Amino acid sequence: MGKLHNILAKKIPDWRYNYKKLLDQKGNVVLGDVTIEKALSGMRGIKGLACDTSYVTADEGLHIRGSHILDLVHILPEEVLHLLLTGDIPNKAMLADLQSDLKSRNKVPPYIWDILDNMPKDSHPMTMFNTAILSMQKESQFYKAVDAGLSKTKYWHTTLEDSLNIIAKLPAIAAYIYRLRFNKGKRINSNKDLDWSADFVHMMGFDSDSEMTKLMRLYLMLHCDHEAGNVSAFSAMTVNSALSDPYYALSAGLNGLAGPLHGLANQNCLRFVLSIRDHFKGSPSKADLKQFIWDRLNSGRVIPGYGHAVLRCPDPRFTAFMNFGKEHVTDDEIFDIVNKLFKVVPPVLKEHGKAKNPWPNVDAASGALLYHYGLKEFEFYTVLFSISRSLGITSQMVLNRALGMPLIRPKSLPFDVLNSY
Ligand code: HAX
Repeated sequence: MGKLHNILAKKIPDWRYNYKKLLDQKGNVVLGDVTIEKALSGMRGIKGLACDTSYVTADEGLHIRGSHILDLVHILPEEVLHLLLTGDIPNKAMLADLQSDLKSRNKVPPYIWDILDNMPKDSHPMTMFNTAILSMQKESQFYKAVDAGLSKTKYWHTTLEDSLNIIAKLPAIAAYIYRLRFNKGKRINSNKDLDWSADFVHMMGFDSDSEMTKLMRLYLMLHCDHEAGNVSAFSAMTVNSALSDPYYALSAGLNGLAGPLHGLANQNCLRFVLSIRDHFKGSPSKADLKQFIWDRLNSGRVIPGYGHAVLRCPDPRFTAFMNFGKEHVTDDEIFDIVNKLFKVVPPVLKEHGKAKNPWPNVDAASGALLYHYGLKEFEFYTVLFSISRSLGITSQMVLNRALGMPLIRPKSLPFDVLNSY
């Protein structure tokens, strides 16, 4: 077991004490009303979950363990994993320990390559990715521990073991899916001298000593977590709460990420930007773009990459990608269209009057940057999102196990009962 285990073992007794104290002393405090409108609108705004890894405010967006995401753009995904789990950015020695721990766990069971090789050639990369995660379920140490009747207080140990085992393997699995699905040639082995993101870039077949690696480190850090109530985290936490192991729970959550209103929006967003380029044979004028947006809205379609269920401001993760693009990308018509959309879409959505949030979300800019560096197969983009989001989802699972959080089971009512209120 690595040092991360020891760090958590020291912190968890205090967290458990605080959890119990909160429940004992403030268990009856009312957090808000549940109206029929809320029950009929996807439980929007109902405060019914606890999550310490991250917090999203409507006017500033994502905070990881209290730090605003724009103050974390310099850290590695491995560092954000440490932060999510423990509340602290690791020092150099801790980071090196975590990185070498992940390296020691990164060998993918050979049967996974066989399973992927035998899937239909036109399978969606997300289906392949989630199938690979679920197929490794037989490796679960948590499953074996529960089956053996281990004490509940120890559940978090094997949840962490499973989580680290999964996280360590995701880059190799995703990279192979990329190469297999898009005819890029043979599987490339991991390079033990590279960090988690650089090794991923290397295994995909890109030069790991390039700006693509810088972008990938940022990408895999920025998408790591977004509270517990979004579709993927909530689905994963619900499955996790049934004492299903991390393989079951993570793949359940990532199936939700594959929805076009959630993680799949990043592939749709780039497709949308490319359709603008193709329609206008280049980057259009703002006036033409404005008309294009209105035509799309009037035909009843959403503008991908804009709007959000919780945010009411430009997503800071979008801002981080735009800052990266401004620093590194010049003369790129796709990035230019993304820039113009940012100027044109919010006022149009405001005038249109439906979307509660007219601002860009995380998916509005990332695809243009990946495309710029040659990762043009946009059906693969949600897999990238999934690798990163696995950091947050698994961290939440470990913490929920550490606190002994109970089964998630909200109450539903039939429509005639709702009508009788
Ligand atoms: N374009 C056009 N209409 C939009 C819109 C957009 N970008 N965003 C919201 N609306 C519409 C909704 O469709 C809804 O219309 P109806 O009343 O006719 O159903 C109305 O505005 C109110 O919706 P809302 O309350 O503002 O938004 P929701 O919380 O229901 O949904 C979504 C949030 C992100 C799903 C929504 O804004 C959307 O569909 N955006 C485009 C797809 C997208 O970018 N998704 C990625 C979100 C980020 C993410 O989770 N990534 O993983």
